[in-house]
Amino acid sequence: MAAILPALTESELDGIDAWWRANNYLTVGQIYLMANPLLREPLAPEHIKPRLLGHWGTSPGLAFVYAHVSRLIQHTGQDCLFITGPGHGGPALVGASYLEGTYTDAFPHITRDNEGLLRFFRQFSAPGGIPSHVSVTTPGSIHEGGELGYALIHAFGSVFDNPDLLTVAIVGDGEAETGPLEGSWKGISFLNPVHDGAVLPVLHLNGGKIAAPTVLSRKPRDEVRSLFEGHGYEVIEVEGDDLPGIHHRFAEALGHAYARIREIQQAARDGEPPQGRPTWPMIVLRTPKGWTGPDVVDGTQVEGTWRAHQVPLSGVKTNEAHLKQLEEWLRSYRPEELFDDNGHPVDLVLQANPDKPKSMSGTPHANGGLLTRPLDLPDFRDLAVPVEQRATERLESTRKLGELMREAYRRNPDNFRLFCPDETNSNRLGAVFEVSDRTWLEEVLDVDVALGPDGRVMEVLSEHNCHGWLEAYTLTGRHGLFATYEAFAMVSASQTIQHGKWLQEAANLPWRADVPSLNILVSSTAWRNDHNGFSHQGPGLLQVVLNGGPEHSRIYLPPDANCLLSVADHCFRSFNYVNLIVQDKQPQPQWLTMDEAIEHCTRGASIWEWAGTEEDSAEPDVVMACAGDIMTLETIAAAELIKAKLPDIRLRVVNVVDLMTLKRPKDHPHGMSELDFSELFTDNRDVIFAFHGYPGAIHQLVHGRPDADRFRVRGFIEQGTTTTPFDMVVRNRASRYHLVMDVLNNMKVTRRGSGALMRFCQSQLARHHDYIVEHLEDMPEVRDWKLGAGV
Ligand SMILES: Cc1ncc(C[n+]2csc(CCOP(=O)(O)OP(=O)(O)O)c2C)c(N)n1
Repeated sequence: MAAILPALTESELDGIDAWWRANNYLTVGQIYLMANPLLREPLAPEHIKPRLLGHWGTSPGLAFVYAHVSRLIQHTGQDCLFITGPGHGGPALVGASYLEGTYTDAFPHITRDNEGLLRFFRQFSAPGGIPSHVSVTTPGSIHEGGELGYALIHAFGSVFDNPDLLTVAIVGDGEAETGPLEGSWKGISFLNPVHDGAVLPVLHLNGGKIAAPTVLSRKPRDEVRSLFEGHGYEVIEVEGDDLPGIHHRFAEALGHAYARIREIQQAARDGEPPQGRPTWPMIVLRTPKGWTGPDVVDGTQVEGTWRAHQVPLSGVKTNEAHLKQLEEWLRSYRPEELFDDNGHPVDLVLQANPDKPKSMSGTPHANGGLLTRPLDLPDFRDLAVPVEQRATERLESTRKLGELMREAYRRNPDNFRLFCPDETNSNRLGAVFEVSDRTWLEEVLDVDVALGPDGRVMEVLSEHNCHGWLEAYTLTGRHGLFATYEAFAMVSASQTIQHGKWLQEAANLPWRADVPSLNILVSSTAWRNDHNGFSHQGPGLLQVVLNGGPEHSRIYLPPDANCLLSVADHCFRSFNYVNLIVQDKQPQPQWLTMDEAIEHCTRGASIWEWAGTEEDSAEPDVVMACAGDIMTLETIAAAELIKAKLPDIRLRVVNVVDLMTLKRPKDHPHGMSELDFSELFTDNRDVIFAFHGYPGAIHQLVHGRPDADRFRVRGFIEQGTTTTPFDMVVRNRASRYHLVMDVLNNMKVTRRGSGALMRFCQSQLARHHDYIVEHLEDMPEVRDWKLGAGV
């Protein structure tokens, strides 16, 4: 194998060592100093911040690897992205950007001189300043690393369809104990060396977590090696703290890993398509936690142990010995050699920086909106379901989304992917397989279908991988959708929250370019997992997204296929949002023509005149509202019943597709005006609201609207089992019969026939119970319900 990265020269070593010392100095300075940034006078208590925050332990190791990857970039011109699993090492990455000059580009007041350096130190982990992690404010970051576990997941997501990118991902040994991280080594089984980039994992075994050792650092070395060889990696080990020896050994290891990566890529790109999964390299790096920091504090060993995790000298303001030790520690980096009289980093330090656009803090791959190409989509109207007579035919609506995505795959061969935990077909999205296989670099057998190395449909049975891959795919500029069972969307719910926070913060940074939205389809919903049982029944993600910041949180509940097409088209074209689409995959009535659907979805909520008694212009006696496909069906069926049995009733039916329209405009940008709200829901009539999710959500949404107490909400109340579809709504007291009874109990006037209708509903519920136990399916009038077929 040809060496691409030559051996480290003495002058390079001097530069790298100076850069590393400067970075370590900046880390310690950020944690401790609020004055005297370059120790031009003896360190005194008043130079020390009152609150000592930040994480020292991981930082020197991060900076060490960073410096060497910068050298790789200098030699090869390789596009590199740096992902920091232990994101609490924020100061090291912020420091790297400062030394590279990109920090000043993003934040012009943080200049590379004495005044700027002081501001730089003071702002860290401080009010009005920056967070402690590798957060959105850090140039070069697409990964905060606050919630540990996603480093490798994001690394793989960043390189799919990004053939020129190498993402170096530091994995903390504590982080490596998390479930998501453990599952993410499998990324290479889905990585195609022809049209994807490469990931170089660096497992950083610094030995400690917050308060204890890590499993992998205490395992026998051969077990660690076998573990990762078993995952399909070539394991390159580097260990020590001897200087400069470890610089040479790490440079050699990195050079070897890079040469191997290029060899794999060139063989695949120049010659035959890959046969089987390549054995990609990874580095296992063993250096002490808190390397170069205080060795022993108050007689206790700190360096190389978990005690170095945060702030190793905590009493510096009051304890003279600690203050002295801190000064010695800071001076050990010889700042006078690293910064000139003006506080500017000297050339020796700067020579270790790659050119700015190639630097890892300046790469556009970390500001993916700069690279985003618009998604080429067909006119979704061409896929319309003809609705000549409402709700007479039933259709699996999500099939239409599959068709839309099939066209997206066709038109965007390197700019769109579907991510799904083994359920593409189950969720009726299988049309994508007409144009793309599932990605698969492992063995393919005759029994397999739509599986191969050139496939671009991402199916891995890990919601964490799917979610995180899509996050990084969008953060580096491409588009996609994560489709999952509704209940199991909760597996990755924390990622949904974290990504939302990222988008929310990014919106405040003018230098962060817009990125494609994170689109989530939850299908196989709570209501129609009657066959799978209680474990599969849970609309939790809806509640999670509802609680997200209004800047980025969007929730859509299309009631039929044409609405789904309209909503999906909007979501795919949008930027900077978390778009949650909730719709089941089972055959369902089709309510609206395409023109009606577009109008309805554009408004977000509207009166369905044909479902109520709107020809009568008088105020309704009661409003029935619904959001969600199954709840729409129950509401329309209930309204039919009411209209048939109470000829005098004045009934309004409202359907809500964009849930956030219910909020007040001051609470959400989609919130409808007071006027529109009153027009739909009146100011004082009771509203019987059938909702897909937990009932409390609607109360949360309409908070502050006129007389909000008049909303009576039916929804999922955690009643479930393996049963019939209709029994699900009955158990949760949200069936058409329950809705009718709610109407009877809450309308302002009592109409002729009300008592009889109440008794009818009660008897139907009793009949339902007996019927399903005897026949093992729903009553025919429910099962075969059609609009206008009589009740
Ligand atoms: C999911 C999650 N659980 C717990 C924490 C709290 N936490 C912060 S740092 C840390 C230890 C991390 O150890 P490691 O990944 O080895 O990083 P390093 O030793 O390099 O600091 C923990 C448990 C977290 N940030 N995320």
